[in-house]
Amino acid sequence: MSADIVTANEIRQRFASAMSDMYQAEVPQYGALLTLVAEVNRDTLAADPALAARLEASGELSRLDVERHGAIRVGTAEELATLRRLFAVMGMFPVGYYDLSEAGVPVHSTAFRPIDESALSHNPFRLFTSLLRLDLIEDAELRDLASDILSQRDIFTPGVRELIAIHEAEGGLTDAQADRFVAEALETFRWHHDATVDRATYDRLHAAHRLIADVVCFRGPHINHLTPRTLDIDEAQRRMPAHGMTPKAVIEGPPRRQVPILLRQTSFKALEETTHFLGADQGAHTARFGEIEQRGIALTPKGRALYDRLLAESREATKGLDNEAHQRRLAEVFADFPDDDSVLRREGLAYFHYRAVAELDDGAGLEQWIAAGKVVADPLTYEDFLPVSAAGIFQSNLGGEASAVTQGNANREAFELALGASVIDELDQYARRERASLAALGVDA
Ligand code: OOG
Ligand code: NI
Repeated sequence: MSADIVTANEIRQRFASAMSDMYQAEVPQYGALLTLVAEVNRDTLAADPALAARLEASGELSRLDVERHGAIRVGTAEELATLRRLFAVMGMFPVGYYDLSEAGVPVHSTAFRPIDESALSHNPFRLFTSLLRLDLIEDAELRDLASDILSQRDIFTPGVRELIAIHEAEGGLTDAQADRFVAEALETFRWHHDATVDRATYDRLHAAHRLIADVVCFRGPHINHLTPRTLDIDEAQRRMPAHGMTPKAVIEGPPRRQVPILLRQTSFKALEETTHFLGADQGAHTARFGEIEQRGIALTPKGRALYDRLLAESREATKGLDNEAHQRRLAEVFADFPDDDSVLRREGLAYFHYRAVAELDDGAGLEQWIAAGKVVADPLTYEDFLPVSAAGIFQSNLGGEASAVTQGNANREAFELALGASVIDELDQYARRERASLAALGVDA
């Protein structure tokens, strides 16, 4: 490797920043969303110095301002497999398998993201990436039409393909190559006002499912949202109207907690954008929207099972309620979920990162060190997504229309075959990081 090789972290940082600039130019409301989240975060930190101190000590504060996730949707195995190689250049790997067919959305997904502690704290940029499942379209003729259209496009520039190959052969990119890579990669995710099909074809695909039209009828997988991380999503939801945004009806995910868990999300509805079809017809396409997230502690399999059970239990109880009533009911149902760090830790419901803040005496053990204030257990932040929430986000943007799509059959093998690799198990990653922090203190777990 030559001396001026740029790290994957640095390339990801440049790419995330370029993507954010591009999306801000494409969707001005995204700029308003960033302003709103920055304001809420500033006010939250000012009102809660203990939170500010904890985030600072655990290395979370520095990443907060650059933290984003985005989402894209692709149509073919070749597209997905090439994305995997493209994201590897930036130290982003496929973590988790999400089956959205359960919710009537004909895709399955993974999240490309960094996995190591230091990479996450450098810049945790992640992309929720969905692959269209043509196998779930019931109409065979329509299925063939869609795959025919998809086979005619190349969503990657020749330049990015060349730089991916250089990265694979050389193990890295030089500074100038990294800049070129970022510029070329960005082209894949750009919005195109022009559809690649005529109006009638668009309408047919749209009638089967709006998402099919979104994936099939354009030159590439336009980034459909970029999501900043807030420290207080309830406050962000309250302030959205004053910033010119209409929030979706309810915040997805768990209720507000003393110790935030997993992920809470809200969004504003997708914009109707003028689209030019082949043959000069004009119409509108709705794809791109805005979203805000609040991240909490990662749950162990035991904690996650409890979360899934309570969420399922709350489903009937919260049906049709407005956000305020929904959150109240949800909080009642979640009263059964412990809301105290030390209980979450001792009951093995959540993952922590342990660090020594004083000299550790031999003889005492972890619990004594924690009780004596010599070891601090910081919550490990949840870095992933939630399928039920993702379905809620998809649906609030797709409208609730009935669709000609088969529901509920996960096919992880087919996804991994298309990806050309296995997806990484997200729970293993939290467990590994927790164990490594214990091993650094000389505790085996
Ligand atoms: C992805 C929706 C899921 C999230 O944050 O859960 C998502 C999409 O609409 O393509 O972004
Ligand atoms: Ni999202």
